[in-house]
Amino acid sequence: MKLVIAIVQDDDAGDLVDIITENGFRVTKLATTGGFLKAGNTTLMIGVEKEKVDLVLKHIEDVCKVRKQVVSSPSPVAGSTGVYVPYPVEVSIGGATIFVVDVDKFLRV
Ligand code: 2BA
Repeated sequence: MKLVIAIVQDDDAGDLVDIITENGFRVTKLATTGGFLKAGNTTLMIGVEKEKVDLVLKHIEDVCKVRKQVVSSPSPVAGSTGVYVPYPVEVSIGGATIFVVDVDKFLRV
Protein backbone atom coordinates (compact mmCIF):
# COMPACT_ATOMS: atom_id res chain seq x y z
CA MET A 1 0.00 0.00 0.00
CA LYS A 2 1.19 3.51 -0.85
CA LEU A 3 -0.02 6.94 0.06
CA VAL A 4 0.10 9.46 -2.77
CA ILE A 5 0.15 12.99 -1.38
CA ALA A 6 -0.44 15.52 -4.15
CA ILE A 7 -0.37 19.29 -3.65
CA VAL A 8 -2.34 20.81 -6.50
CA GLN A 9 -3.85 24.14 -7.43
CA ASP A 10 -7.38 24.81 -6.24
CA ASP A 11 -8.51 25.29 -9.86
CA ASP A 12 -7.56 21.70 -10.72
CA ALA A 13 -8.66 20.02 -7.50
CA GLY A 14 -12.36 19.49 -8.31
CA ASP A 15 -11.72 17.84 -11.67
CA LEU A 16 -8.96 15.70 -10.22
CA VAL A 17 -11.11 14.45 -7.33
CA ASP A 18 -13.86 13.59 -9.84
CA ILE A 19 -11.51 11.61 -12.10
CA ILE A 20 -9.87 9.81 -9.19
CA THR A 21 -13.16 8.74 -7.64
CA GLU A 22 -14.70 7.84 -11.03
CA ASN A 23 -11.77 5.46 -11.53
CA GLY A 24 -12.45 3.66 -8.27
CA PHE A 25 -9.85 5.27 -6.01
CA ARG A 26 -10.50 6.84 -2.65
CA VAL A 27 -9.30 10.33 -1.87
CA THR A 28 -9.27 12.85 0.96
CA LYS A 29 -9.10 16.53 0.10
CA LEU A 30 -7.47 19.02 2.44
CA ALA A 31 -7.49 22.81 2.16
CA THR A 32 -3.85 23.82 2.55
CA THR A 33 -1.67 26.91 2.20
CA GLY A 34 1.65 27.17 0.36
CA GLY A 35 4.49 28.45 2.47
CA PHE A 36 5.99 30.65 -0.25
CA LEU A 37 2.95 32.36 -1.76
CA LYS A 38 0.89 32.04 1.43
CA ALA A 39 -2.05 31.33 -0.87
CA GLY A 40 -4.54 28.49 -0.76
CA ASN A 41 -3.84 25.22 -2.50
CA THR A 42 -5.26 21.73 -2.16
CA THR A 43 -3.60 18.60 -0.83
CA LEU A 44 -5.05 15.24 -1.84
CA MET A 45 -4.28 12.03 0.03
CA ILE A 46 -4.87 8.94 -2.05
CA GLY A 47 -4.32 5.49 -0.55
CA VAL A 48 -3.66 3.00 -3.33
CA GLU A 49 -2.17 -0.43 -3.98
CA LYS A 50 1.46 -0.28 -5.06
CA GLU A 51 0.75 -1.52 -8.58
CA LYS A 52 -1.83 1.23 -9.20
CA VAL A 53 0.35 4.19 -8.22
CA ASP A 54 1.35 4.91 -11.82
CA LEU A 55 -2.29 5.07 -12.87
CA VAL A 56 -2.99 7.65 -10.16
CA LEU A 57 0.08 9.66 -11.20
CA LYS A 58 -1.16 9.62 -14.81
CA HIS A 59 -4.54 11.05 -13.76
CA ILE A 60 -2.76 13.81 -11.83
CA GLU A 61 -0.54 14.61 -14.82
CA ASP A 62 -3.54 14.70 -17.17
CA VAL A 63 -5.50 17.17 -15.06
CA CYS A 64 -2.99 19.45 -13.35
CA LYS A 65 -1.63 22.36 -15.32
CA VAL A 66 1.41 24.51 -14.74
CA ARG A 67 0.40 28.15 -14.39
CA LYS A 68 2.57 31.21 -14.20
CA GLN A 69 1.75 33.86 -11.68
CA VAL A 70 3.32 37.22 -11.01
CA VAL A 71 3.45 37.86 -7.31
CA SER A 72 4.88 40.50 -5.08
CA SER A 73 8.15 39.39 -3.51
CA PRO A 74 7.58 37.64 -0.21
CA SER A 75 7.71 39.95 2.78
CA PRO A 76 10.73 39.56 5.07
CA VAL A 77 10.47 37.55 8.25
CA ALA A 78 9.03 39.40 11.21
CA GLY A 79 11.59 41.26 13.22
CA SER A 80 14.05 41.88 10.38
CA THR A 81 15.33 45.43 10.06
CA GLY A 82 15.64 47.75 7.05
CA VAL A 83 13.26 49.05 4.40
CA TYR A 84 11.18 46.45 2.54
CA VAL A 85 10.61 47.26 -1.14
CA PRO A 86 8.30 44.69 -2.80
CA TYR A 87 9.12 43.75 -6.41
CA PRO A 88 7.24 41.51 -8.88
CA VAL A 89 8.41 37.91 -9.19
CA GLU A 90 7.11 35.39 -11.75
CA VAL A 91 6.67 31.87 -10.42
CA SER A 92 5.52 28.70 -12.19
CA ILE A 93 3.09 26.89 -9.94
CA GLY A 94 2.30 23.22 -10.23
CA GLY A 95 0.98 21.16 -12.07
CA ALA A 96 1.42 19.14 -8.87
CA THR A 97 3.95 18.41 -6.16
CA ILE A 98 3.71 14.72 -5.39
CA PHE A 99 5.04 12.53 -2.60
CA VAL A 100 4.63 8.75 -2.79
CA VAL A 101 4.98 7.30 0.69
CA ASP A 102 5.18 3.68 1.85
CA VAL A 103 2.33 2.74 4.16
CA ASP A 104 3.31 0.27 6.92
CA LYS A 105 -0.21 -0.43 8.01
CA PHE A 106 -3.64 0.37 6.56
CA LEU A 107 -6.70 -0.22 8.69
CA ARG A 108 -10.38 0.65 8.42
CA VAL A 109 -12.07 -0.21 11.68
P1 2BA B 1 4.11 27.59 -2.35
O1 2BA B 1 5.09 27.30 -1.27
O2 2BA B 1 3.16 28.72 -2.12
O3 2BA B 1 4.95 27.84 -3.69
C1 2BA B 1 4.32 28.26 -4.88
C2 2BA B 1 5.32 28.36 -6.01
O4 2BA B 1 6.28 29.37 -5.69
C3 2BA B 1 6.15 27.08 -6.20
O5 2BA B 1 5.44 26.22 -7.07
C4 2BA B 1 7.44 27.62 -6.81
O6 2BA B 1 7.29 27.87 -8.21
C5 2BA B 1 7.58 28.97 -6.15
N1 2BA B 1 8.48 28.91 -4.99
C6 2BA B 1 8.31 28.23 -3.84
N2 2BA B 1 9.33 28.43 -2.99
C7 2BA B 1 10.17 29.27 -3.63
C8 2BA B 1 11.40 29.88 -3.28
N3 2BA B 1 11.99 29.66 -2.09
N4 2BA B 1 11.98 30.73 -4.19
C9 2BA B 1 11.41 30.96 -5.38
N5 2BA B 1 10.24 30.43 -5.76
C10 2BA B 1 9.62 29.60 -4.91
P2 2BA B 1 5.55 24.65 -6.84
O7 2BA B 1 6.98 24.25 -6.70
O8 2BA B 1 4.77 24.02 -7.94
O9 2BA B 1 4.86 24.35 -5.44
C11 2BA B 1 3.46 24.48 -5.26
C12 2BA B 1 3.10 24.21 -3.82
O10 2BA B 1 3.48 22.87 -3.48
C13 2BA B 1 3.87 25.07 -2.81
O11 2BA B 1 3.23 26.32 -2.64
C14 2BA B 1 3.81 24.22 -1.56
O12 2BA B 1 2.53 24.34 -0.94
C15 2BA B 1 3.93 22.82 -2.12
N6 2BA B 1 5.29 22.32 -2.13
C16 2BA B 1 6.21 22.42 -3.11
N7 2BA B 1 7.33 21.79 -2.78
C17 2BA B 1 7.16 21.27 -1.55
C18 2BA B 1 7.97 20.52 -0.65
N8 2BA B 1 9.22 20.16 -0.97
N9 2BA B 1 7.45 20.17 0.55
C19 2BA B 1 6.19 20.54 0.88
N10 2BA B 1 5.37 21.25 0.08
C20 2BA B 1 5.84 21.62 -1.12
